[in-house]
Amino acid sequence: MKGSALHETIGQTGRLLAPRLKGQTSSWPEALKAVADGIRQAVQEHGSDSVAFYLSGQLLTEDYYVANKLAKGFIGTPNVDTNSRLCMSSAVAAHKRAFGEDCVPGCYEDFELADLLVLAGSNAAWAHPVLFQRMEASRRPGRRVVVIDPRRTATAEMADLHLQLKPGTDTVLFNGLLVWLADREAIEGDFIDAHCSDYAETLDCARLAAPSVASVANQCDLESADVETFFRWFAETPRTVTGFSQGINQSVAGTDKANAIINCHLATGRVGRPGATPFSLTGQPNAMGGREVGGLANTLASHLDYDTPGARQLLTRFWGAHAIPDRPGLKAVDLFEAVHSGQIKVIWIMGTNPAVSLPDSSRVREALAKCPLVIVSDCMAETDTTAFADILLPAAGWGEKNGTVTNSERCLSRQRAFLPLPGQVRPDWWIISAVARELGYGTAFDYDGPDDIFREYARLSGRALGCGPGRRRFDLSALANLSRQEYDALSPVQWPLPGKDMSDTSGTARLFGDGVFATPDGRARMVPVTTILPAQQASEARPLVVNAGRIRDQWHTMTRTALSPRLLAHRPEPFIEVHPDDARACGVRDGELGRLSGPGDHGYVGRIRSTDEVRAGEVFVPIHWNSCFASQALATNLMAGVSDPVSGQPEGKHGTASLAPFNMRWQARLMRRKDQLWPGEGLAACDYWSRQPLAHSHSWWLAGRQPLNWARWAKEWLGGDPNLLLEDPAEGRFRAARVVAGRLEAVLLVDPVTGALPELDWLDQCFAESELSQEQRQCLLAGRAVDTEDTGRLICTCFQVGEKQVEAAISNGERSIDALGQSLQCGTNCGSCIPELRRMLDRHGSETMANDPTRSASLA
Ligand SMILES: Nc1nc2c(c(=O)[nH]1)N[C@H]1C(S)=C(S)[C@@H](COP(=O)(O)OP(=O)(O)OC[C@H]3O[C@@H](n4cnc5c(=O)[nH]c(N)nc54)[C@H](O)[C@@H]3O)O[C@H]1N2
Ligand SMILES: Nc1nc2c(c(=O)[nH]1)N[C@H]1C(S)=C(S)[C@@H](COP(=O)(O)OP(=O)(O)OC[C@H]3O[C@@H](n4cnc5c(=O)[nH]c(N)nc54)[C@H](O)[C@@H]3O)O[C@H]1N2
Ligand SMILES: [Mo]
Repeated sequence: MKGSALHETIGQTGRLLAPRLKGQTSSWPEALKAVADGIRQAVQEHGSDSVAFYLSGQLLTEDYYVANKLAKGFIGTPNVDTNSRLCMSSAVAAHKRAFGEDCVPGCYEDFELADLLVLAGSNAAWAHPVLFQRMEASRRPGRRVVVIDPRRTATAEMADLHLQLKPGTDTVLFNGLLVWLADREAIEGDFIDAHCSDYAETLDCARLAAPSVASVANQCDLESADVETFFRWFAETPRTVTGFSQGINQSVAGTDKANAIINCHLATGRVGRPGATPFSLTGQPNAMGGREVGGLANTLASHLDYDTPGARQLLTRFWGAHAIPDRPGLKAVDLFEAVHSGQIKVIWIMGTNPAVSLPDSSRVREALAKCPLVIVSDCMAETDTTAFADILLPAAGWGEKNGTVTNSERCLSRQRAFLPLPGQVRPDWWIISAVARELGYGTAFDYDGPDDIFREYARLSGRALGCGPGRRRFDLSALANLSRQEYDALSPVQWPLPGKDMSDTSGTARLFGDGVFATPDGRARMVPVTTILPAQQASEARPLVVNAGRIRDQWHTMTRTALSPRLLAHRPEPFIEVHPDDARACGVRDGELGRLSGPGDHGYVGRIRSTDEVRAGEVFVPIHWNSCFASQALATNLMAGVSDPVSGQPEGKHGTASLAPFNMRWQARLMRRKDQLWPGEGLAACDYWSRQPLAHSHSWWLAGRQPLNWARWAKEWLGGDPNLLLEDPAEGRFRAARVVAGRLEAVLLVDPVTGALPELDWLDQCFAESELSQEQRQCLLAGRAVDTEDTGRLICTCFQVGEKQVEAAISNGERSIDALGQSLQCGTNCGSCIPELRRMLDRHGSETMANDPTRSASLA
């Protein structure tokens, strides 16, 4: 999947190759001076707090560390936050409340060892495909999987029990579980007595919120029998792992949800033991590294907090810093609010696309438009955020960077560059250090490579252990003396490293299994939690709850993955998943366009997918499309900027909207040669567009309410007068193509909404021909392919296997995933299509069973 198509996303297409000042290409010295002047001026006139940094889990640990050192240690602003706020901060806050430190107690092997695997708010089949394959490979008699998700996801399809709960009610479920465990003496009293605090209060609170199975079932909108089954399995299975991800974190009550889960694990002593632990699943490559270096506004480097005794003094001394701020900074949503209000004058954004990914994205755009100085470091020239940049700095991307990252299981590993730096591109640590030197902080940023930064950071982690009470675990000091060669050769290792030096790199797979936590008294805290329901509740005006998340083949805001044609084929357009009952009630039809209207005037237009995979009353939209790829498909426009009061993580999974048909009179497909850059001028004439890059062309879906003057628009969109033309106004059909020196340059195919547009692959292939044949020209106008096999909807991205091919193979007798893999190769690489293949096999199985009188009779 994403891995195998990676090479298609790392070409030079769309890369930012040189610094730009106000849209003009500039040299590095000019750009660095402009950044430094802007920062210096803001600090002088408005104080350090008027400068903000907004960082990202796409950065490497070394980049992240120097960014924090510069901002907090030298510029002296606490206003540094990261997109991990939108991703992990509830898990961070829950870990700190329960364990005293932000540590994931388990390791990936625990997902295999568990006899009961609970996945809460995680669509691991699509979002963590490699780990999911390990989970799948561990299927064995007696092992059970429970998935807790309001949607029937590919992950839920593989579960023994799917609890399709009402969104936002996870706390009720886990409070109910705690009560059940206590009432049946399924708790581990000795462990609680010796190692936990606040059990009694926590249980009392849970009992008030979720007194019985019936009450839980009622509040969560589940069957009592299913709730009871889950509780019983949890009670009787010592080796239980609960993996949780964004369905838990991204909520106004995300921290409470996570603590409700951890409470049940503490009460049963199932923390950091083989196959028994809560486990927060992270997302971005280096979300964890960012947490370690203090990328979050409320933390300092090396797992220190602003209020950790001795922490600020240590950092001031260790860095030779000017002034470490004395209080935490603004968290993402508030940070952009402060940009909006004018309190922040300079914002430097690195490796993230907040104009798309923050809630209430229209307001974020307003803020960026108003901000006196917006600096953006990115690999790509054109994103929704770079559009607002006064200064653009070209950063190295994956494959070009050297440094380290940490994953969900605390495993630190080297990322090695295997590509040269194109153009004027520089690694982020270099850019930040160069700005620091320009600001006059040269001695503290005199690094000659990431290894230099890493040694400093590892040394700091050892010193930081001396701060504050409690035995904190984050420690890389055994790696503080690595030579460059040793650093380059470093094998993956899980912190903390117990040894005093590199010779022992065995690392630590699990934490807290001994019952000693990182709190001052060493005891874990159970946290009483009540249920806070999302602030946005469905109403008459906006009767549907909007859930948003990932799809299999796209990464975040698509700035890279959309470059790979193969990856867009699985879901080529923005879409809205809606329950058939709601589709009927709203008058929208499968395959047609619909519009979701959120608060304010904001809308989301996408192709309707009518499916009972979502609950009635709820719709699901993907988070990936943005203004570079579609006219109106920003999921974050449907989300209010409300956050969890403890973690500051915004509610990214719960908005409200109404749904209506987006009535169109015509639809069209426009395709242009891939090598011609075209900013999509004139597309505003359409009421709907979305872009899909293909192998040899760029393609746009277009649609509109009013017929356009096709001759005029064809000339504009095709980049000149067409020389192949066919008009059939009576049928509402128009076809035009531009062929230059025999080669196809661009084509426009307009149809009435009912007509089917021609097959895409065939059209794309026409762009590859050096000379279009007569037959191809005719077919272009007819909008029909010559003799091509339609392989159907794409199932396996790695090997380009379509639905019809899989169906044919199944009909020919291939009855297992392995057999399909042998004949078609599908599912044999990344495996993220295996759930879909299995579904097709199951469907075939139940159809033949239903059609086979002997089978159904014998079953009856
Ligand atoms: N293909 C792909 N993979 C990715 C990414 C990507 O962009 N594309 N991004 C990576 C990143 S950064 C992250 S953070 C991870 C995220 O990985 P996941 O968290 O697994 O992915 P999501 O789709 O955001 O959300 C997971 C599920 O939460 C459910 N959910 C919504 N509301 C609730 C609720 O109230 N309760 C419960 N229990 N569940 C709810 C949604 O229906 C959804 O299926 O994925 C990583 N992997
Ligand atoms: N409603 C809703 N909103 C969400 C979510 C959701 O589920 N629902 N998910 C949230 C989550 S979990 C996340 S992680 C965020 C993700 O949201 P973003 O962080 O905004 O998304 P990305 O597309 O990953 O943006 C990364 C940018 O960094 C650039 N980049 C990549 N590598 C580098 C590098 O090394 N250096 C620099 N300088 N730039 C680089 C890329 O080109 C791209 O423009 O979205 C969040 N927003
Ligand atoms: Mo994330």
